[in-house]
Amino acid sequence: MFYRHDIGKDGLVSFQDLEICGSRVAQLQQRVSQANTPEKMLFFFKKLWNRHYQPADLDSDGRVALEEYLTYNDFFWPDRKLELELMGSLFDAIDLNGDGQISWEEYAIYLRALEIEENIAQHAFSKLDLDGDGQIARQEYAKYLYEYHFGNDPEAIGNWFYGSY
Ligand SMILES: [Ca+2]
Ligand SMILES: [Ca+2]
Ligand SMILES: [Ca+2]
Repeated sequence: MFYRHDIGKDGLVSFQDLEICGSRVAQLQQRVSQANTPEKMLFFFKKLWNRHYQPADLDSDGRVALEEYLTYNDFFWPDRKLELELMGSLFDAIDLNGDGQISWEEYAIYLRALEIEENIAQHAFSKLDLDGDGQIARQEYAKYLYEYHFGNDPEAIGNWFYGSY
């Protein structure tokens, strides 16, 4: 995740990097669907910074180095309720037509904007779509959250949500 958010590829993630990620996704979404409001995606990335990056900025220079990120995450035990709320806002931001399901098209837009290769995205999607009906339902997503954020298995299916590590 860190590498995908490091826009300048300088080994540092700043709030601006996350803003750029958010607006890239929102722009791509808007090109495809007018139903979406870009604020949702920007809102998610803002919250992501506040919860996962800003607290990791140990020397308070406004940028998070990989080392800071890893150090922080070694000791960080996520608050389940806050995480669910954060990830719920990502689900809503990806679900363009608001039907409570993430379709392949909706998912692909999100990962394409983060420059994740299509074949990796496809593999990830098929892992997340537990019942194979071509949609990631809220319940499937909840299972992902449980295994990715609260489980100890590094091979957990949820690692696929981001398409890579
Ligand atoms: Ca720093
Ligand atoms: Ca949908
Ligand atoms: Ca499904």
